Amino acid sequence: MKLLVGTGNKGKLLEITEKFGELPIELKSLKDFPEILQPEETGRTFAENAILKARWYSTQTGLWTLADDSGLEVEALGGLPGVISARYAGVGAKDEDNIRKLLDELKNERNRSARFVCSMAVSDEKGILRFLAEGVCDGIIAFKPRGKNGFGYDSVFIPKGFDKTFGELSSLVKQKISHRARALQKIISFFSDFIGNKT
Ligand code: ITT
Repeated sequence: MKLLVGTGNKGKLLEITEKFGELPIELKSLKDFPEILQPEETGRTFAENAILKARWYSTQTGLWTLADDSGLEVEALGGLPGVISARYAGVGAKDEDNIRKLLDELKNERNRSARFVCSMAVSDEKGILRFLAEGVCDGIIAFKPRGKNGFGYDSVFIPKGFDKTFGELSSLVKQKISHRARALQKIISFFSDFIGNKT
């Protein structure tokens, strides 16, 4: 079967495609559809946005689609940046801009507790939601960016049980414990069962 990974974020695409390695599924990306339009992310929750994106891309392409909506929730900021993580410092903001804004907002705040959340939705070729999964990764926000691995807020996020940021830890660690890895585990078992039932 074919599955479109409906994300314009290269970091997410890489993490998702690595995990799908063992399954007999041909992955497509938005690069295969250069004319495709991106949806407006109007949902109030990660789940709402993941569903909206999966259905949007599947109805445009006629393909089963997996979409990811994710972000960082910081306790001392009342859960911000949350669903606006990608545009925290404004529309078109770069990762560095968002990180700078986050560190400015937190200043010397001692409560650095935070979590990454990832919602993933699977839509069939008709735009019908077939599966929804969530993964969470708890941690704290560092005082300064450290490390170059990953993307987004990885250089300021120290996962629970570690003293390094995702920017410093190897991608192997992130692929085991991240919010996305946890949501993907559920997605992969959904597809294993689905394919198993068809054969
Ligand atoms: P698509 O909607 O096309 O998938 P996007 O980057 O706009 O791409 P989101 O709206 O879900 O995706 O925003 C997610 C943002 O949350 C992302 O841009 C990062 O800033 C942050 N984020 C999510 N997962 C992350 C991770 O694993 N590491 C670091 N930052 C992450």
